[in-house]
Amino acid sequence: MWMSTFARVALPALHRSTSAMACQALRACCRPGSGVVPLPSCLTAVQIRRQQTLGSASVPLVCHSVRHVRALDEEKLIEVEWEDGDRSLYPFTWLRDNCQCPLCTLESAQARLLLLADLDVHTGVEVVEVSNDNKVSIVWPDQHISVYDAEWLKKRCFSPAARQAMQEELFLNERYYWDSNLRIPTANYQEVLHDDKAALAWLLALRRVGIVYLKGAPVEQGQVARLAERIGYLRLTFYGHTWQVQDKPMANNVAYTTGKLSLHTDYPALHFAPGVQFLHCINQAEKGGESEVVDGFHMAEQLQREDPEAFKMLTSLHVDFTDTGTDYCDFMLQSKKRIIDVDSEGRAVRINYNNATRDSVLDLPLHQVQHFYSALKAYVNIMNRPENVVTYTMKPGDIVTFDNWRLLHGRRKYISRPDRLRHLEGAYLDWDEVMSRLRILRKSVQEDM
Ligand code: OGA
Ligand code: NM2
Ligand code: ZN
Ligand code: ZN
Repeated sequence: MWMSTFARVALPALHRSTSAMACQALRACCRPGSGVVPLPSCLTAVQIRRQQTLGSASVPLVCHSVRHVRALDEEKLIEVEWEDGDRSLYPFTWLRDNCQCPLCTLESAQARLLLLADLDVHTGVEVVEVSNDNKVSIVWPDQHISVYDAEWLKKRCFSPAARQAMQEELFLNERYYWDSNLRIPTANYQEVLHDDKAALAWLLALRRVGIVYLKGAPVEQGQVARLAERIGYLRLTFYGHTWQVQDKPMANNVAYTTGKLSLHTDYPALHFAPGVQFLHCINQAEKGGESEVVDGFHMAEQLQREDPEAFKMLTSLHVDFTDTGTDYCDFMLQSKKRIIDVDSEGRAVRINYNNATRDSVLDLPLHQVQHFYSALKAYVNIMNRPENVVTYTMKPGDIVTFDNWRLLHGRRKYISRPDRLRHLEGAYLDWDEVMSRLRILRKSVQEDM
């Protein structure tokens, strides 16, 4: 079956690296319902955004032996020379701060006991040596003894390459940028629920590509909550634990009508918008109701290239969002967000845009208003280009899972079947919980190999 192939191709790379693994996961990319397609055709015209280099991101399971250690007293550094000739430097203070002994660390919580008040940030070292079992031991001036495992030290090396590798292993920030040629990675709902390898492949692709389609869910409410429980817990909002996207009288949100939803991220009216969204199709419309998605990070990069001034505006100006009504309980939200949030290096990390909840209150000096509109229009024009938009039609039993900080999604207007409303059930999660499950699954799948 194509679904199990998704898991099978995703995982043999585990022992090599997490990023290689994500690449493998993508080999199963396919358009919903069209079966597995090999990688090259799966992400045509897609760029890989290397926030970290691919090579350094790999964390091979190679044993690292210490050849020699010495203290550089002037610089207050310990130098470790590895068997392969590589050298790593560790500050005395950092080593003392991270002593792993039971006095300094609560092992059951893997948490630091040593107080900063009791840390001499100018400490010297009395003795440093390599033990027979490949550990580095240090005797401190107060005769406290610390022992460090070689692998533990290697992973914490302060070289730029090692730091980058560690950060990639922890956060998987490397992304595939895509356009209309994307074949959405697809997996089987039941497999993701019951098989750790399938769940891992799902979450890796969700992180890397930003969208994964799941097929084969029961056609009844409750499935997005089950999927959230597979990860940890869902994110409660004013729209409820889960919410029903249906045409409703006196709709408290434009999503609860039969109208078109232009490309948007959900819930910019919250300062901390939900990171991940699940939508489960229970009934599809008779006509219309097709889904559209774009890669908001890729679109931001295009905007920066084509219209740097507009990019500067959208990454610096704060826009007001508002949402008032009653659902789970009554609410009256106000937020201020930049349309494109960037990191310290100026790369997009979060998109905040829903035209329906963008407030009429616009807290900008008069002379910036027209420039702001032109900038927003430039971004929206780019995302509406046919070469950037992926369109698909959900069928009952399909669940789409996507990165709500990255993708913009929309739906075409629709007409429901007589006596059968179009019905999607949705739920939100946050990236912290999703990444937590991803790390646990990666560890357990790795240990099983
Ligand atoms: C929403 C939404 C998509 C759809 O409810 O926010 O984007 O297909 N719905 O109805
Ligand atoms: N719903 C689908 O920003 C938004 O209002 C997104 C949220 C109603 C839970 C829609
Ligand atoms: Zn200690
Ligand atoms: Zn939405």
